[in-house]
Amino acid sequence: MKLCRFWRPGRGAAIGLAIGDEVYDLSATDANRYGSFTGLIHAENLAAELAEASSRIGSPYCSWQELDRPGGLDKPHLLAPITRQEVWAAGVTYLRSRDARMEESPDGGSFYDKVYHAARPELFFKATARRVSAPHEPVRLRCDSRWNVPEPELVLFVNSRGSLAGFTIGNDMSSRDIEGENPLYLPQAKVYMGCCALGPAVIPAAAVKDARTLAIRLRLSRGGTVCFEGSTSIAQMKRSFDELIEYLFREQEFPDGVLLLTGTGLVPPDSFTLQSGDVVEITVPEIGTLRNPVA
Ligand code: DO4
Ligand code: MG
Repeated sequence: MKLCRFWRPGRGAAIGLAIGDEVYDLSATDANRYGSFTGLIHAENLAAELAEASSRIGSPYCSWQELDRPGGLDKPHLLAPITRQEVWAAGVTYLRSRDARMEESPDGGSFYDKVYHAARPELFFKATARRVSAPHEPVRLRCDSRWNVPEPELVLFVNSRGSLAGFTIGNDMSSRDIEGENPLYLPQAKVYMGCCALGPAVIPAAAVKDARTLAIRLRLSRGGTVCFEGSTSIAQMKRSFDELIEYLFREQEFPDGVLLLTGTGLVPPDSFTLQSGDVVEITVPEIGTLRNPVA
């Protein structure tokens, strides 16, 4: 069972429960209980809440395939799984990310090695809902950058109490030349309109026995041909989810919960930069595929 947000033509945004290939309109089932995405994420036990919801649903609203495609206001389509939450990100949590960043820094970037080994993780503010692209919506490249890559990352959905409610998929778009020029440029390399994609669905944390066994795959296509493909396992991540959440919640409050990208373990070769028209696909089989064209 997965949770999603979707657009209902003529009726606006709704919360969907995806079971197999069918999507049920939870907002129509009980607007008080399931009308608020933030409210659901705050449930004491999201998996139990969804199991209870599944016993009350009527007939499906549509199939998953009908939602998981580019849409306009006149067609049902997926929305990003975010409303009022902030998006934060962890960095240099995989060896591959540390190595790539040291290589892109003209002075060797020894601080990346330091942060990889330090007790305190790298955490940075990434986006608000306005800067996030839904599945099939374009992600963007900065026009003042010549070297742009997607970063496929497992995303933690954390409620206001600091408990891990669920997982989704994220793309932490990054301008490597800007980041490499000076570490103080990180916010410009990372935060801009269309800098992040999220979706296609949220799976409850309790539904995943051991999240470290999850695999994440990245596929990049240009003109219909695959130009990069790679995969890694969440087990390669140096830090635990608890550790990242504990640091994120130090001296911070997230009344609506927060989405935390956990860092990338997949970096295309240094000769690769995204171009307009490319398609980015990030897959975690248990969650689905987050697919976005590049604007
Ligand atoms: O240190 C810069 C950003 C790191 C990052 O985004 C990652 O490792 O995923
Ligand atoms: Mg990243």
